[in-house]
Amino acid sequence: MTTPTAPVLQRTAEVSRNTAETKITVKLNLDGTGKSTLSTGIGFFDHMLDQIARHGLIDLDIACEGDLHIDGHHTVEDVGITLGQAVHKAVGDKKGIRRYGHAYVPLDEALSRVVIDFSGRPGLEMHVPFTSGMIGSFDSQLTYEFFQGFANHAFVTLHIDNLKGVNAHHQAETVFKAFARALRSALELDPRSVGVIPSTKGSL
Ligand SMILES: [Mn+2]
Repeated sequence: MTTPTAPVLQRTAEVSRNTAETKITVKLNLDGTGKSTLSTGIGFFDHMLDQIARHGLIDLDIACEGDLHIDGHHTVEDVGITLGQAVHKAVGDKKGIRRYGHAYVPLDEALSRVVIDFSGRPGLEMHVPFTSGMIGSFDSQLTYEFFQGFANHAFVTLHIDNLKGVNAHHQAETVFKAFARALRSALELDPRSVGVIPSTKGSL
């Protein structure tokens, strides 16, 4: 006699986006284990995307060939857009998800808070006073462009606040880790709400 096992939910998506500025493929599994293959050409950005996979428990493959001979702007913004499109596709009709997620994450002196709502309405409120322009070859200003692209295409409301921080690497890392944790909570299936779309409107 075999023991029946519950079907394993696999919310997956693959999105390719090609423009004159960037060529990107994102593959993800929202119900993964956190393994990733990342190649954007910007080392620190790969390090941040790895945080999303690891702490979001999302399997994430991102390959990007961008116009880095100009700067990192198109690469970072367009990866945010494509990741947002992939999450939107993988999450489907949002039945049974918790919808809201939030997390505080510290790293030594730095502390950030991220709150996310799979509202269907794109919005970003971000307050991160970076103490340095560049973090390795990553321009810290592009953090905003990444999350703007993500929010617009995942159709989420996103509030990001760095509450404390001296080291810019720490500031960025706490933002990306808190984002990952908030994302994971919001996308988690609520056993008390199986098959229900978490909105009084009946759709999100
Ligand atoms: Mn680090």
